Amino acid sequence: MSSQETKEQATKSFSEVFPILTEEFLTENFYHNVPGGKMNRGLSVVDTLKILKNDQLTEEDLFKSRVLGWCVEMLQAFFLVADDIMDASYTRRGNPCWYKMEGVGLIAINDSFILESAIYFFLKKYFRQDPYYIDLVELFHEITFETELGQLLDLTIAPEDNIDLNRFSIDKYQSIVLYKTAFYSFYLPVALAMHMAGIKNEKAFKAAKEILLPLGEYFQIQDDYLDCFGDPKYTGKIGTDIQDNKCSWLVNQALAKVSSEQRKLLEENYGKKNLENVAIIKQIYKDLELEKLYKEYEEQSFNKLNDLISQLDDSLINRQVFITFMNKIYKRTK
Ligand code: GPP
Ligand code: MG
Ligand code: MG
Ligand code: MG
Repeated sequence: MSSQETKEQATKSFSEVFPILTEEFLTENFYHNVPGGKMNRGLSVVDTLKILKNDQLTEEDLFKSRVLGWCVEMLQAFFLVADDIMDASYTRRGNPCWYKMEGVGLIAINDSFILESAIYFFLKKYFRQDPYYIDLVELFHEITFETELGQLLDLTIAPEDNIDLNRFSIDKYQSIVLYKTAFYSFYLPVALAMHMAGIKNEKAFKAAKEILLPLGEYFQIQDDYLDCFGDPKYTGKIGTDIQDNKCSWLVNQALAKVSSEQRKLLEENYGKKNLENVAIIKQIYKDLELEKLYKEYEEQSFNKLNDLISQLDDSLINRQVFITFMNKIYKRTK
């Protein structure tokens, strides 16, 4: 049976599974926070399984890969609801952040826990009988732990009350983004589909990681760039990295290029809530032509990732998996 679909059809079929899940999870929290994103992570589970099974999927395979995709979207919702509180953000997906909504406030903390629990509720409901059930559960647990460690690094390197730009470095940046973003956003969706496809060879999982983790780093660098230079109309969120004293890609690039006067200005204005301070930082970024530097990075990174993909041992895993994922995010504006 062929499971070839256009991108639009795949998105539509994926979205149609969500109401089936909400029938059992009737909370405002669930349908406000789980859908409404780009759904790249969720759709990647389905796309990967199609590639791994050469488009020979049963209706059941398709349905279950969509459920797993939604579990990844639940994990993402769990993280974002909590992350927005920690980052003191204002908007998400074009709406106020969940904790900013009337009547929610810090109940959002408990809501984020409920979103996490929903993952295991649905895994049990739909996969309990499958030989790979425990692999799915363990994978979600491991990836959650890794992401929480990444979030901890992201937060502790950027304390609100102690601004010290000497703490930042590209090495630390790479560790933060590997843990806080790359595992859950890139490795997880592909590894889930690999379990569904019955892949057992550890080497195949390792090979997938070797491409997906650098792809995740590239994705978070885009996120950091868009935090400052993106259009909230497209990104759906107002950036807060400068006022939050974040160890972002931009500030690390700036630190490598500044004159001593600019460094002084950076020190005086980074990590402050006041919009005048933020404007001074953005002006330094402009003067240092960080937008141009980013475009060059994007180009280089695309070439490097393509090299990695072409060097892959195709007998372990079909390289089309990675090409498809890459094409979803290259030169994104949202
Ligand atoms: C993205 O960071 C990382 C996450 C959303 C992981 C959060 C992890 C937790 C354990 C809560 P970000 O703050 O740059 O994302 P955004 O720009 O979307 O706020
Ligand atoms: Mg954050
Ligand atoms: Mg955030
Ligand atoms: Mg961000």
